[in-house]
Amino acid sequence: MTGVTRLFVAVWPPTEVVEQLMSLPRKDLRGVRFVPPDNWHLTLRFLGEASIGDAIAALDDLALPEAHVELGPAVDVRFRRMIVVPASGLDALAAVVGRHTGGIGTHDPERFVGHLTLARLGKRASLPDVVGARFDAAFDVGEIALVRSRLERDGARYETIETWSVDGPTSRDR
Ligand code: 3AM
Repeated sequence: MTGVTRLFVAVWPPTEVVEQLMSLPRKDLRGVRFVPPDNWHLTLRFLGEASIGDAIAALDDLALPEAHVELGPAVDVRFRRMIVVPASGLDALAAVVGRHTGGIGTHDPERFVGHLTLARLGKRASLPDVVGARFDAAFDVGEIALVRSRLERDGARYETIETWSVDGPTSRDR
């Protein structure tokens, strides 16, 4: 596959964590666009427009460090326009992915800040109730995913193209 498309590398949270996140309030409010649960992810690296073949080649055969993610302690606001759950534990994994995909795509690697986006705010949106809600969940990362993003009128559609398991220092022996 060599097609150029909008790509990012992410971790999909496990079902139990998605279910826990679903217990957070998601009241409809003007200007607040909640991300549908199927789209919840933790971005490791946004590539922008990139060749699928190049991205796969860059991510193949890497020793991906194990990662234990802790989500919380509370729902927060980022850049005044994103409602997020902070995530720790992904820095080493994001650094490896960033280093090996550095020259790929239209978007250069940024300083990594672990988060899961719950909602995006329009210009005049008021802050939803969920901001400040306590949240506490943790999981071990099983794999990373190369994800295609299609921007459609009613929101983004994400499709996993390829995954690589995270199994610590033995991953090269697969
Ligand atoms: O929901 P998060 O933030 O984890 O923010 C976008 C989303 O991640 C990020 O890539 C993920 C899939 O769209 N993203 C999109 N456009 C971006 C851009 N121009 C971007 N990150 C940085 N710069």
